[in-house]
Amino acid sequence: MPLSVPTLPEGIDPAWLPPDAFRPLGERRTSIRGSGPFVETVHGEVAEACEQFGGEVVRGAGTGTSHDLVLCQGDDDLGDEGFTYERADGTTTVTASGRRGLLYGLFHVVRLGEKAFRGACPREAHRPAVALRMLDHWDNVAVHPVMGQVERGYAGGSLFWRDGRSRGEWQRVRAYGRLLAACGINAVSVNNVNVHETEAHLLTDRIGEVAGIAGVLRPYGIRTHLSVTFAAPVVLGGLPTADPLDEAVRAWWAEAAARVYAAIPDFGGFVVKADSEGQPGPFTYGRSHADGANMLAAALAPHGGTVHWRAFVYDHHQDWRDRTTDRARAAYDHFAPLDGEFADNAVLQVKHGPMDFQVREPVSPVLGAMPRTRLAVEVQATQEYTGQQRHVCWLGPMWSEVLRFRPEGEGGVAVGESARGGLVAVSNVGDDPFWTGHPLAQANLYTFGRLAWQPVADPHRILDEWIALSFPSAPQRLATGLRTLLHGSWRTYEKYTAPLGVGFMVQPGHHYGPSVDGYEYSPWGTYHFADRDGVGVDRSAATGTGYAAQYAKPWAEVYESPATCPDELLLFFHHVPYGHVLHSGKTVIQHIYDTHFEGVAEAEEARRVWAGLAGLVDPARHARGAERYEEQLRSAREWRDQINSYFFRKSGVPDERGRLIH
Ligand code: GCW
Repeated sequence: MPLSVPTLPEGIDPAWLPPDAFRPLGERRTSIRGSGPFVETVHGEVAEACEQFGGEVVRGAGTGTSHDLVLCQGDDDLGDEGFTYERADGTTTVTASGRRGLLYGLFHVVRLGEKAFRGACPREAHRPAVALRMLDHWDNVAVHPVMGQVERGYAGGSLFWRDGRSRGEWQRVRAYGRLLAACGINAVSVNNVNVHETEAHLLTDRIGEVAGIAGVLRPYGIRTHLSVTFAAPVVLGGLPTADPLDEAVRAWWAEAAARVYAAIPDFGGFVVKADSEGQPGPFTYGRSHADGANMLAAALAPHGGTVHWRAFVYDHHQDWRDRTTDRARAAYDHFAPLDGEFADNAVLQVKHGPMDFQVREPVSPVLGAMPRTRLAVEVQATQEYTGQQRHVCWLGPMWSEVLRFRPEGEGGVAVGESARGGLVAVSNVGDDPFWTGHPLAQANLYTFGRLAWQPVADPHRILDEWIALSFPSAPQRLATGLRTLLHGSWRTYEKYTAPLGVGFMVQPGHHYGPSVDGYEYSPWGTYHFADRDGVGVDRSAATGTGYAAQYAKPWAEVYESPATCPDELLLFFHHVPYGHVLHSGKTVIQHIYDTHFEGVAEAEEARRVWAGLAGLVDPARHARGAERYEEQLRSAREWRDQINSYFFRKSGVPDERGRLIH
């Protein structure tokens, strides 16, 4: 039986799957050949499109008539998700290699639109470079007194949970799964990595609620994962210890995993934040992260599951007076010595930068230091530090830089292609009618999925795909406008916020808006050390914290000296005088002034461009964007003025161009 396409609840934005995106497919004659659940999902999609646009779909070869499109199940060696695509003699043929390939092949055809039915195309093979392409939801089941329903969520409540229970709004969850499948995401973790009391129970007595979500996401090729607390044997099982080497603890986890699989046979596995920011972990028992991860891996192994063990471990009770502790060093110091000790089904999930999802950070040195460990790279689609979905900040170019980074330099392998444990994004989605708060933040989610499929893809090409899908009948002017708004938005955000890789300077707690010294004397380890002479953190091996030496050559050398360090990372790696001359030829202080004036000018221009697109964008979407651009501009001005005034007051150096600094 074909699976029916989910009905979008009233008022919910169709994002990148508006009905019109299916017109080229829906006007054609399609034959579907094969069997299995994903074939039913595909059949449902094609049937719905044909019903809307007058085409025809048959199961099997049919009789007599030729087909414009043949979607069939084959047996190539392109893995479970691969497919081939070709067009000859007026017929487009997609042949799936494994079970899920047809789903991705179908969405490939949808993306191509009319092009899928024109001319000829020799056989192309498509398969994802990365097997696991995952979204981690930081959704709480019960509303947390400080963090709310969704930790760092800027798009309303959770799609899955509300006020302590599963929402059970399955049409919406199905529509979500469908959107994810259309951009290539195949795994979702359904709860926050900070596992509070209510959420802990999802693992045991409340697994049925997780199974409900898993059942709805399954037809879209998405496996469900769960964040669990390391202390579960104590808090749920009543054991006196959670020591990973204790036999009773190991038996408890083995049984817990078996019960999970009884409820969800294709369950993906556990996500664990251990010994990090107050979460429990193996350190309590004098055990290592490998001991902890391997215990959970052993519990999951008989069922084909994976544990995602996060590497976000650092001292969050630091003393700002102590310059020997460097938070940036922490993940490498904790984990690199454990390379080779993790089980095959344990993945170490590493944030892309050494600190915490800042607008500019170097690539984490852990990603080049653990060849014998399956690593996953974690990026943050939810815009905690990049404007909280009130500012437009398309992160495609930033993620692409990370994924293309070669830890061993030219000739080495790119981070994105060596991520054997997968690519993971913290989700930016909630129950907001536009899914992501700012309608343009949808582009981040889409781009993540497509980059996870092909990490070295050109993000600008992906953005064009997103535009074409989301606005299928867009006149050229709209497409050009959207490109203008999104292309440079990350750089614009960088310009008006913390300069030259120094990071933070945000308001403590909620992390929105400027507060230059907000974290300067805090225990969190995020300092800029500005004084009257200069600014930045000396992380060199020669005179600083030694962080630069965590990289292999050539990077260790490139970062070691201010003479070779890239401008945009200068203050991450070095403490320099305000008069230090950048490669750009400007002094640091003048760079700060110039970029802050430019950033605001660019935000003003963006607001103007968006205003000019009224009439070309659905009015509700346009109104939401317009309201957010007002806030972006207000906030950008606040950033500019606080940063410029702060550094003028510290340095006493006037702006060369005599602009107003308060
Ligand atoms: O970015 C920080 C956030 C925390 C988050 C933590 C993490 C889920 O401020 O809210 O906790 O990182 O990644 O674990």
